[in-house]
Amino acid sequence: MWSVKESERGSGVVAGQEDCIMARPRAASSWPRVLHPSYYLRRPRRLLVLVVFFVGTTFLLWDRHNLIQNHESTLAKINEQKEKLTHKLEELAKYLKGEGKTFQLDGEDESSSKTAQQGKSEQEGVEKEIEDPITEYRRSQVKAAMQHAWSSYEKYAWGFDELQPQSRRGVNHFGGLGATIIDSLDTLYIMGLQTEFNKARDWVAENLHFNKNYDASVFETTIRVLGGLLSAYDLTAEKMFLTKAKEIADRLLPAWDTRTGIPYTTINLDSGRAHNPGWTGGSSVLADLGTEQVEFIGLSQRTGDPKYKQKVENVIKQLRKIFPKDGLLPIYISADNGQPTTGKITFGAMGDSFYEYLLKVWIQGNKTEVVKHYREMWEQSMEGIMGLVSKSTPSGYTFLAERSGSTLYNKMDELACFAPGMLALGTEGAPPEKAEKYLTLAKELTRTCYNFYMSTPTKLAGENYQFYDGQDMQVGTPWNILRPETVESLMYVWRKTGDSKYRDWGWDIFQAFEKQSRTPTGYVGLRNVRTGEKDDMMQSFFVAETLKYFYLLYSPSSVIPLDKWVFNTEAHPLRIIPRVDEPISLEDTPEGKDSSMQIKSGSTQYLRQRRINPGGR
Ligand code: DMJ
Repeated sequence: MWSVKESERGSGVVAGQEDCIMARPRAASSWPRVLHPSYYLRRPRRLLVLVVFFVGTTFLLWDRHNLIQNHESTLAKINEQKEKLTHKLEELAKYLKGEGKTFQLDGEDESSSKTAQQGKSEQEGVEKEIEDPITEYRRSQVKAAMQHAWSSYEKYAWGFDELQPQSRRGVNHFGGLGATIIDSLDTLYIMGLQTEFNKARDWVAENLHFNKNYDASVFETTIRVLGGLLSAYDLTAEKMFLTKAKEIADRLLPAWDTRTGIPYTTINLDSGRAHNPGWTGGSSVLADLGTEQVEFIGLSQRTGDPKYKQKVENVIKQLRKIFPKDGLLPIYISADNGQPTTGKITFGAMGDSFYEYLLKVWIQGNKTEVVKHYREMWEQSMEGIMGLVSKSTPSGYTFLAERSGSTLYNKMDELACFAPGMLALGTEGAPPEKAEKYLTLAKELTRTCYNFYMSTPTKLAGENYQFYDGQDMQVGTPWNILRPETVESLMYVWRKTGDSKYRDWGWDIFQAFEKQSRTPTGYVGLRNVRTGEKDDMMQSFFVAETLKYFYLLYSPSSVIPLDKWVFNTEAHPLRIIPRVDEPISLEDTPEGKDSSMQIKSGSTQYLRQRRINPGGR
């Protein structure tokens, strides 16, 4: 259209007709003149005004847009908080209902309808009486979960090692030693389930026999059976438990009769013949040979017989000979010559609890001079761990990589999620800067492990995770077998920091177990945490560890206080007994030089001083 008018103008007009000509395009065009580029191009001031107008408007719109976005994200956060609070209030209401009290979510509670003074004093009274009702409610739910797990086992698998809830029958994976009963003893006792505990105790007294023609794992039998019996003895002072503990330890002892004293992994409980299986290439496993010290030292302390502790402490002596500067040992060690047979280093499967026990033997011995070298070795390993610390992208999750030789692999097992708890526990006794470093790493790893759970559709963690650039964490092996490590760490980090966020995280995980793993006949694992497909096994560590750590997460720290008790790697608490009277011998001396009399005096002192303080009952 403009071109038509221009051509008209160009066709020649006579003077005096200009006004008319000027008016023509205005009148004839349906476009206002201000939209014509020439309107601005011919007058720079107009152009300037236009530019200023555009810039100003764009800025204003951008600013408004940002404001709206900020407003929306604040609203989303408030809504999220509101959801959480509503959820907590619902839990509180449920709890109070169970207690025969009422609580209205959308109005004032009953006490406020009375006179102001009456209302105030009653309110204070109720608060005092309830004392964090949410925590109490959560604890009661965990206890109910234990009752369900236990009664299912009792009904379908009594006397067997473990329950297969879907098949409704028992199976023996530990030689038929009633692993679930032994693993449950202290959990039942701590939770105050006395009737159930009594039945378990009677079974141990009458039916637990070890003369089985069965190739048992020395490690599994030590941490579950020996550890469970010692813990039951410490909690109840019933001699029968100690007698049984001694019986099984005596059957395991021949496993240490090797050239170096480093134990074989497997032993026949009946014949005492020990060997290493083919899948280790004939070597012993670090997490096995280095995770028997707490139980065997504990047994020597309680019986006064040094032979148990001598076997396991000699192993540490052997490991000191090959202990590298960074304190990280490969997962396979030859029992013949004491040398590593692989370069693989991990805080996950087959490495994990060796590091845990370096710290725990030091705590178990009450941090005295006799056990100082354990602490030193642990500190050395914690220097080494820093070399495995890596960060995911884009979200910066801290994780512990694995190493083979000098190559790092960006993979972490859920099993390695015990490490944050260990680091939190190890802050005691460390100089301030180190303690801070340990705690910072502990908190960061706890966040990662929590996200192992929260990042899957079922909210249960896979067995391990791969970390790829730009993708944070991806489930590797997809099963979940009710493992405890993350809950264990939540308990330690909660006790160390007092930050209630860890209790809330634990609750998210507990609810996921309730939703995904609870069946009418017990708790099962998942074959795949992405799909929720169930397996058919209630692992005995679910009752020994997972549920116990949940229970302690929602209990006051005075229940099994950490300055009086030390948990073995299967979560069986053993009483801390100072090792002050024993001679220090780190050199290669023939066994038997340590004085049993000296141990006996420590042991007798312990028996005299013993105070049981399980609490929570
Ligand atoms: C338990 O038997 C122990 O915690 C052990 O140290 C590692 N594996 C299981 C639990 O996952």
